Amino acid sequence: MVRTLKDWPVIADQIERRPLMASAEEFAKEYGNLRTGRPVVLTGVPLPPSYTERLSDEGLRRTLGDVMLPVMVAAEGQFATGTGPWDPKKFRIVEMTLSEYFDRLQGKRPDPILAEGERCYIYQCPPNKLGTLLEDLPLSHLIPAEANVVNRYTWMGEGTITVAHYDTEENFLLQLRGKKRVLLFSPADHDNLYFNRNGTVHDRHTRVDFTKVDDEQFPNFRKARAYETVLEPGEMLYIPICWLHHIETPTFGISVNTWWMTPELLKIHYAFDTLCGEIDKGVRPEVQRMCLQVMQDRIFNPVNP
Ligand SMILES: O=C(O)CCC(=O)C(=O)O
Repeated sequence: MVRTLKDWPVIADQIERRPLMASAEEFAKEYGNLRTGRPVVLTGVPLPPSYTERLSDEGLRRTLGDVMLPVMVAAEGQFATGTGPWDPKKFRIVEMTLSEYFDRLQGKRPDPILAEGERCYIYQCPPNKLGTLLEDLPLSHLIPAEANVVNRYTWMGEGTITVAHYDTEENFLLQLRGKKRVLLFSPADHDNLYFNRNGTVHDRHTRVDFTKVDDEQFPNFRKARAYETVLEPGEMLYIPICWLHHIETPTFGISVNTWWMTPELLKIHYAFDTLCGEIDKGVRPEVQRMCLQVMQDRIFNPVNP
């Protein structure tokens, strides 16, 4: 049985909700910017009318039932994400047809592939694996024209938790079917979130298991402020770069996310990668410290704010 966070120990604020705005400029002014930006749920995203039928169980079985898809399997339905190396003891990818996947959701035993307690998730699925299913879904008009779209993925599952992690891109998560519960934490809470070290397995993930918080090991975690929402079809969550997200899909749901980078963010990435690359080469600790101090100073005391 997948454990969700109904007993979340802190009172979470609700993420602001706004009707979809008309232009990328309007979005960037209040939300999608590195200075005063913040998460927001945008409501009323127009979905093609045929989606209800197309994304129904019958519609999906009819059009994609025989298509082989990569499906991630995880114990207790807790899935990791990110580009870092995965722990092979906890996660594996299995190929199965979409029809086999749907049959499997009913949890009939014995199952030749899934052990007791394991769940599967059509996870970070590239659009080309799904044929023409979502080809008429335009990129959001809120992504600035000069931005670089890094990736777009589909997520289809039931009884899954995507464990808390942050990404190093801007993100729109659009719900197409079912509901998704999301908790976000600001990067300002970094010190309360106990991340794995950069470059290690599952870096960008917190070490705190949200379903059973160990207060002794992670004493500051309860100080972190959570922001919550439940996404419904036609709602799109803006997850700003570096915001930690924990995502629950209790009943069957489908969503699509788009990661993008503004030219300003690309420059910051480049500077950061260069610095980390030098540090990884084993630069003397005092040089590392100076680099970090200069960077910190530039961040907190900018010359031209
Ligand atoms: O929907 C999910 O389960 C995960 C989505 C996610 O982690 C993302 O869009 O970055």
